[in-house]
Amino acid sequence: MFHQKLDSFPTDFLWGSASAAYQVEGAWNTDGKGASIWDNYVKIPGTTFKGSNGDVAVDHYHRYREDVALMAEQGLKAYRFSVAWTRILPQGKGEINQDGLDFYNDLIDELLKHGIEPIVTIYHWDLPQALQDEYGGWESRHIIEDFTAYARILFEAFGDRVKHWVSLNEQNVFIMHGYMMASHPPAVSDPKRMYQANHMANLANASVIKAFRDGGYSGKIGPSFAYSPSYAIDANPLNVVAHENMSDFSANFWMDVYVYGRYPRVMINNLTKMDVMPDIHKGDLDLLKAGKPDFMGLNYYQSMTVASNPLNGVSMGGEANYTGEKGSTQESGMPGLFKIVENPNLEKTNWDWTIDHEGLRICLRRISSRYDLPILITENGLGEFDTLEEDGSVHDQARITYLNNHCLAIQEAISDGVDVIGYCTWSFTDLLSWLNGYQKRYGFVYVDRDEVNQKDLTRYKKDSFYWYQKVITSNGQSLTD
Ligand code: BGP
Repeated sequence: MFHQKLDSFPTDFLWGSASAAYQVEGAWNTDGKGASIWDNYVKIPGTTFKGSNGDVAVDHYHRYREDVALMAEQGLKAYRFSVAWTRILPQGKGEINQDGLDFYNDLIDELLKHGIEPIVTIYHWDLPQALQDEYGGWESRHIIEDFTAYARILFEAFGDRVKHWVSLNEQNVFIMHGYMMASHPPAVSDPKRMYQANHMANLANASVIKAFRDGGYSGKIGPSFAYSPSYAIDANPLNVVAHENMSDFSANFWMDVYVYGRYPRVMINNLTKMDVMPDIHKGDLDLLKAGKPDFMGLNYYQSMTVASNPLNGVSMGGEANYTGEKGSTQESGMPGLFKIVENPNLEKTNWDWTIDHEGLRICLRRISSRYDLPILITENGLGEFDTLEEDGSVHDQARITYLNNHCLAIQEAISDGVDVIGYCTWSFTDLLSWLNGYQKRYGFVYVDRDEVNQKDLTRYKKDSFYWYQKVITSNGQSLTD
């Protein structure tokens, strides 16, 4: 679709940026905070790049005022952050830690003082260790009640000021990595357990959305989904079937449940044959249906190109690139379904992620057509090496080009007719990249630290900081300058 002239961004468009508690806050055991599964997992040797962890991260817990002042200087309209469950409930349930509530109350007030809208993610992967130990975390039905009770505390405490809530961040990622690839806690590799945990997460997500509605809170709520749209490598119908397989297994399987409260037929059929279908109790589907989101949160980084993969073909076990050594990612796929292949049309980052702004437009179009919901882009950004110059500048032109192209793709999608309500880049400051340490940087603000040396954590504005400032002030007009 080509347009004579692109539509403008809506006047109330949320130009934002995002982070997650574990990746920025630090202060992992300060002021009564309990341990999360990530606090402990990263300390097992060999789990992260150079043994990096978020004990201190970029110390946002102590420097949030400085960070918010930088956001205000940039002109940010929205800041998406997550609440660390164990700051509020150190044991995951039971007694509330007032210091935890105070921290987020202060952060929210500080944002609002500067005209920045808080977007709160309820869960960004840092499950209380106590719940993991007590009943296996996401694998148990108990999680539905505990997650809902925790969310209600947040609605009550912050609901007067927070108007956009993200229920679960990237359920597909924390479930796949936690229970299939064994690269996130609890580091399990068992499809049966994975699909079971995923069903519990679906129910917990729906239960929280239902609790938000039942509580009569004003505002909107939805999950954030990590969507890497798939393309068939060519028009060979077998490869197109591989693309259909990937769409069902990697996208529809999650988003259909969020919106329609049911699993796609092809998935039910396949999971039943593989003997990994989760136990669905009476009442589960009613709960799922009652949890329809107000918007779809979209985390978009890259597209995936696929080809046919026989039953004895490649599987998910291939080495991933967590080092920034370009080209080190090994082939992977799901036997009998699809395998990921190179797309000759696309460049890649040093971490082998494809760079594909048109892919964002494609996501927006597909979500809009299939689900007919407004879309909040909750993450998008370029993870790359950055160099701090002697004069304190950081010339991150590659990031500017990446973000500019992605913003234009959003404008194209809006002109196509998609309802996009906001855009949060990942991330505002540099932060810990879960498995990739600190050298894979995403921020507008450089934070001076590395994996082994936490240095003084001084903040430096990168060139992209000023680029986004112009985009926001001009409401997107500067994208075509
Ligand atoms: C998403 C997560 C974020 C963030 C981002 C970048 O999956 O929601 O928390 O980390 O990806 O990924 P990475 O840090 O692996 O480069």
